[in-house]
Amino acid sequence: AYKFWQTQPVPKFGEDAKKLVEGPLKIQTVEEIDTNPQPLVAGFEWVSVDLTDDDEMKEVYELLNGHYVEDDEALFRFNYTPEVLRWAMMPPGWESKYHIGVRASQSRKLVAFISAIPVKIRVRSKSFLSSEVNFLCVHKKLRGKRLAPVLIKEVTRISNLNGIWQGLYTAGIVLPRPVSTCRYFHRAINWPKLHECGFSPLPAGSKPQFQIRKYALPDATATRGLRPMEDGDVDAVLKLLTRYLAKFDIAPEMTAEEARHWFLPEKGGRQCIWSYVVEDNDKKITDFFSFFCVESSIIKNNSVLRVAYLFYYATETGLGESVDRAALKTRLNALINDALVLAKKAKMEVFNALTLMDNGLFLEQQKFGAGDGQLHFYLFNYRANPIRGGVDKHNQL
Ligand code: YNC
Ligand code: MG
Repeated sequence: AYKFWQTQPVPKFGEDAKKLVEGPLKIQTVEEIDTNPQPLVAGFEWVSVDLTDDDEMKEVYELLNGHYVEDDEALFRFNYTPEVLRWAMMPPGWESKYHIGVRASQSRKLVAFISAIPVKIRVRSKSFLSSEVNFLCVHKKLRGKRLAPVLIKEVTRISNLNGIWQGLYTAGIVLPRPVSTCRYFHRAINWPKLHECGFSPLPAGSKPQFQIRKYALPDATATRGLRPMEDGDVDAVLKLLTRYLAKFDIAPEMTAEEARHWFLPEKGGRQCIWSYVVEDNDKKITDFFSFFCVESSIIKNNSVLRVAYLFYYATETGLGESVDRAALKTRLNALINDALVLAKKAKMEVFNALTLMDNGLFLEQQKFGAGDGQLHFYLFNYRANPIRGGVDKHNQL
């Protein structure tokens, strides 16, 4: 098992039972790294995809739309639109050499893809640069031919040539070896649609109108001082978020430029990120939350589901030496309820959140239900003690 992964600098299952010093597993220098990619099987070639070119963006969109991640029952498949792909793959520091494609030499068809973006991450007290790898995808007709390891080695090679030795990635499947594991929770917004497409079963003994009533939301938000985040809020939001994230064992370290990219919609483009702040009477930003939208295709009838994903949030209530957990719980429930109201206004049909950060304080009260999907978090070439699961622990991603 794990013929490929057992050759890679990742921890194996069963080893490192004791607390270990955290850090890189394998040290190399740029001089040791191949300056050329591994050859592909005959008939295929490497390309770097230019995502600033609308036609090339469309090719990536179409590959992913037809062949990217599906749920276990194959009811849904992610439909990452060009707007979302631009947001996800072109943050500050992006380079097209990290948008790696494989084309069929004759037809020029794009048949596989993998990408990375540079991120600085902190694990407990140590920070390091890493490549965050995403959108690994192989055309369904080329599955099971060991192309994925070749793509992974290529993104590693390019990272290494750039002096980046660590990786960060998530997957629904179990690989050696998760640093943390989360569960997806879902909060229905448009229950009839979710029921109709097979996402939300009718619970035994219930009736559709009971479900609709259960998930009803107020028309307006309730938090005083809540407003959309603006350009001028970036520094204050980043400062608040950095302080909030300090209590978690693993978190990104963002620059102001990155925070602007991740939290503010791009001008002129279709919006895929929504961010809000709470400003008190003294114009101080006391709270922040954000969510983004990734549609899912409903495979059986070619329609889409608008799915919101809770992104970062922070509140002054959760800061300080001795956090008042009851006050934090009250505040987060108020904020997330407003997030649900705003998501509904933005035409979201379901709102997803993972069991990480302080989400355990509101998931139940806000009527999220546990899904069957898990998300495993992985570090490449970095030995780290496990970051425990359990949503109400102060030790999550
Ligand atoms: C996966 N998702 O275990 P072993 S997530 C990593 N992540 O290797 P083949 C994966 N490895 O077990 P196929 C993986 N899925 O023999 C499979 N593998 O050691 C491993 N699906 O390769 C697998 N996208 O080519 C096995 O498999 C080997 O043809 C088998 O292709 C796999 O983006 C795949 O789920 C996933 O498109 C491409 O099934 C294909 O099946 C597909 O024979 C639908 O591969 C879409 C999908 C994955 C989404 C994602 C994160 C990817 C992270 C990759 C690892 C990055 C490491 C860090 C590198 C930078 C380091 C620096 C510096
Ligand atoms: Mg393959």
